Amino acid sequence: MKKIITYGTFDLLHWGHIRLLERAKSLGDHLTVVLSTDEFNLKKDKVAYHSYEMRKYILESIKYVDAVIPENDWCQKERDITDNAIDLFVMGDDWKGKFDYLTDYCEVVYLSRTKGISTTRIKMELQNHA
Ligand code: C2G
Repeated sequence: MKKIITYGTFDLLHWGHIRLLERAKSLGDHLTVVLSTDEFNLKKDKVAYHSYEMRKYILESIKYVDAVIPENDWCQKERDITDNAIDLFVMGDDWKGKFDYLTDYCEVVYLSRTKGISTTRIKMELQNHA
């Protein structure tokens, strides 16, 4: 069984997130999403609209997702990969190059980021139309 892992906040879930998850899952048999906790989001200068629990609930309902575990800090990826016997690490290419060091542990693939949609854009456009 080929195991895939990916990371993110996945707030205000949109089709860019879904396309990432769909393509990541298509590369193997099992997809683990490591979901940024509310506390870790603060370290990423992000404040998610939905809580960790609700973002986890939403992700677990997606057919491409097999497991959701918490992301608490930047330096847990190596441990996540070894603890979960991961074969492939996948991220959007806005992160291209940032996680190449993980090639010591598993394959690393960056998938093209979906243009024209982002959580930030959704928030801004809703604010402008309020
Ligand atoms: N994404 C995408 N297309 C978009 C928006 C997001 O492909 N239009 C991808 C991102 O590249 C990322 C994933 O969806 O791979 C999740 O995006 P975010 O929730 O914004 O995650 P991020 O804050 O980048 O967290 O340790 C890594 C971090 O936790 C990554």
